[in-house]
Amino acid sequence: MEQLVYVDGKFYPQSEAKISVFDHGLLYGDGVFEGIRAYNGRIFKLERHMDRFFNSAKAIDLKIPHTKEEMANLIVEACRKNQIHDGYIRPVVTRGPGDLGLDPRKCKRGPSVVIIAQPQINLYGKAYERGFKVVTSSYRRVPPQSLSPSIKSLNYLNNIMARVEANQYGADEALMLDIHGYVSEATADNFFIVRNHSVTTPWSSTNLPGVTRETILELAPSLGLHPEERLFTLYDVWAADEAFITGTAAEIGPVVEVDGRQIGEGKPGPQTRALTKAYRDLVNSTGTPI
Ligand code: PXG
Repeated sequence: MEQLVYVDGKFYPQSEAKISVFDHGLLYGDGVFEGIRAYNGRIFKLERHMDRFFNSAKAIDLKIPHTKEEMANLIVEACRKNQIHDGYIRPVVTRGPGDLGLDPRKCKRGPSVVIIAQPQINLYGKAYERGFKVVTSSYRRVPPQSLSPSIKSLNYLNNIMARVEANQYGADEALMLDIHGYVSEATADNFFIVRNHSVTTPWSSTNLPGVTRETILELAPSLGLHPEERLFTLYDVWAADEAFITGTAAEIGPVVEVDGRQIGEGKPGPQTRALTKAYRDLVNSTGTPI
């Protein structure tokens, strides 16, 4: 059976789910999205994702034509219609169709709302067992003075440029620095280092405030790890005992090499593995029932 996709009030078979070529989401990247996972018949941290979704929309002065509760209910419905037990959910809201010209006032009809719910997502294939090889990108993460990287917007070119660079170097991911040269995040994931029982990630002002990131900071104390948010540099990465990336799609990806330097023992480290287990236990036992 074809997947059913929600578009502006109705569910359509995937092949018929369409929006206008005049949609400003396509023409100008004017819109926001979320990436959410379902595990074991429940949607993980749905309310937290709705908060971020609505905050992203507010930041670009886009009014989502639903309440948070309505949006959450539509997401649950999209999962039910597609019989999702474990899966990936992508709500997108754009400025909607309008004449050419980037002024949002041209989008007279109002926002387009799309929800895709599919049974899986696989971003990194085999990298998990051996660990991720990462290279530092020559592209700096867009600074908050230009466009807040905390907005999950449809403008991913900054990240895509870095991802293309990683591909060119045969790496699994790219590490991006902020405009001042401090570590920011990976292209679709937050970045952590572990050293002396501290688990450290940058402040979220230069990156996306990831739901997985937050979850790792919450879980750390139960494993005897001290959670920390602070600025750090590439030196701290190279000198770390362990490093990993976090994201809804990636979950926890152990990083074993950065810029040709081995991290720790050069294999997924014990704290990363303990956090991965704690994360798996949590995602499989909590969340909004479908
Ligand atoms: N940084 C960036 C730039 C992201 O896009 C994260 C960090 C991690 O955030 P969460 O809340 O997921 O822990 C993201 C998340 C995709 C995809 O389709 C991308 C993300 C999430 C899910 C799917 O590539 N990005």
